Amino acid sequence: MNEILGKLFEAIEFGKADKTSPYPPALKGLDGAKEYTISALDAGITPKEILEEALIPAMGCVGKKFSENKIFVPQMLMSAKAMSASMIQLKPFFASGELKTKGTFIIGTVKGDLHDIGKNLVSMIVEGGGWTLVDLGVDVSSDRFIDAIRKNPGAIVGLSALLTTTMGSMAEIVARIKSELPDTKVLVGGAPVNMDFCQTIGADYYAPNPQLAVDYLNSVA
Ligand code: B1M
Repeated sequence: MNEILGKLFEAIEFGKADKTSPYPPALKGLDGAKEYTISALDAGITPKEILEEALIPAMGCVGKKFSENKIFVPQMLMSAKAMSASMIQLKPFFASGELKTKGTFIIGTVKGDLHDIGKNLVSMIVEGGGWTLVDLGVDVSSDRFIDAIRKNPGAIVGLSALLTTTMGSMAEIVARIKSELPDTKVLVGGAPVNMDFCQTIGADYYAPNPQLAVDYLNSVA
């Protein structure tokens, strides 16, 4: 791998956003994702190469370590912050159409449920995996999911639920999506959900963690 892209990969993997960031202590005072992205662009590396050879694989590595319990929520948040610092530099290339994402992923925590920590982790890994993210937040009704799908044709939808009492809400939202927009793929997740429940309610896939969520999206993209 190109040396600058290798450093950028490392900055994302270990959560070093920019030079001023004190985290992680071992990289204090050194350049971070922001500076390495600028250096890569200055060196003539294309935004596509930056995305595909450094950012996406680095977030993939972070997601894999998280699913294997080798890192935990705080490290994942720092990596996502580093990824964002890099993405800000690439934003103009997305805006100009030079860079395209793999597709759109609409995510929300279902109606009645306010838990968003897991949903946000999934969002970060999916966005880091090269997808456009539409985050509807928490307590999201079927109307809002349907509206978002109509505004983003072809998008894949992700529902998160953390309460046994909101699993019914998840079932209702899936049923409505499948009845009104049957071609829409629906991914479900959250602590009380499992593959049996996913199949019972007619969703397409259950992902127990963010990495398996992005693996599923990539498999159907
Ligand atoms: Co709540 N809460 N909570 N809570 N809370 C739980 C979930 C609970 C298990 C605690 C307990 O009793 N032991 C319990 C649910 C019991 C049940 O239903 N069986 C519970 C309860 C009862 C409640 C209230 C009803 C409490 C009350 O008011 N009486 C209330 C409900 C409010 C509401 O939603 N309407 C409530 C409120 C809250 C807080 C607001 C205080 C806070 C949420 C803050 C926030 O999210 N911004 C909170 C918290 C923090 C928790 C615990 C402690 C932690 C949840 C969490 O963030 N885990 C939780 C107990 C516990 O888990 N130890 C608890 C970390 C997170 C990374 O994991 O969300 O599972 P998780 O996400 C994972 C995977 O599930 C997966 O990826 C993530 C990373 O691996 N995943 C997906 C998640 N979504 C996915 C979507 C996908 C794919 C994968 O695709 C779309």
